[in-house]
Amino acid sequence: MEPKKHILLITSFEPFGGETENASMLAVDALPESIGPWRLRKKVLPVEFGTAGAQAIALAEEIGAEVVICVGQAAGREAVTPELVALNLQYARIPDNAGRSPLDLPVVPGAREAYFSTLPVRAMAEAIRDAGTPAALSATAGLYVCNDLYYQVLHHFRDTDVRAAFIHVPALHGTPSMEPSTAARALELAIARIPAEAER
Ligand code: PCA
Repeated sequence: MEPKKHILLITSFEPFGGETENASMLAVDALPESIGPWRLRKKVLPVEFGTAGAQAIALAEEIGAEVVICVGQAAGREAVTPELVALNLQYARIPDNAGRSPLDLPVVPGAREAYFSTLPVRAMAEAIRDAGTPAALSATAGLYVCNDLYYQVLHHFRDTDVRAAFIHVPALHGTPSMEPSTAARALELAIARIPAEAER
């Protein structure tokens, strides 16, 4: 008998900021349909405050995801960076794809300032680095749509068994940059590091 598969939602982002591609989309596209005990369900999200998180949460609930991995592009970073923290703050350097630029607004008014990832993000970074790809634990996902999505997901699934992490991947072109196949391999190693049962 085949062992039971567990559902993992993995999201990426559309292009933004005038670019025509997003490294996160290409990396997630290149992932296999399943990794270890995890059956992957992929979803591309709009780069829009509020909307990205709402779509990810709705789909995670609909498909019964046990794990949500959100992936975004971080221009200027040379390593794959699992994110430790999501902050309850929005600050848009550039308008999002809906033309909105929140400046110093909370993601969820009245909710706590921050959440930590509920997945072993440090071990994920180490697993990627041990395989020879630049990776490091990051203590800030920024204050743009990636952080907004991450905060919403961690806030929504607080006190549940649904675990979540955000992983930034480097840009596709320029310096520094990373090949989509390398970023995909890094994501695969990170996912392989997730235990099938929540450690609580
Ligand atoms: N990176 C942006 C939003 C979408 C993306 O891929 C960020 O880091 O917030």
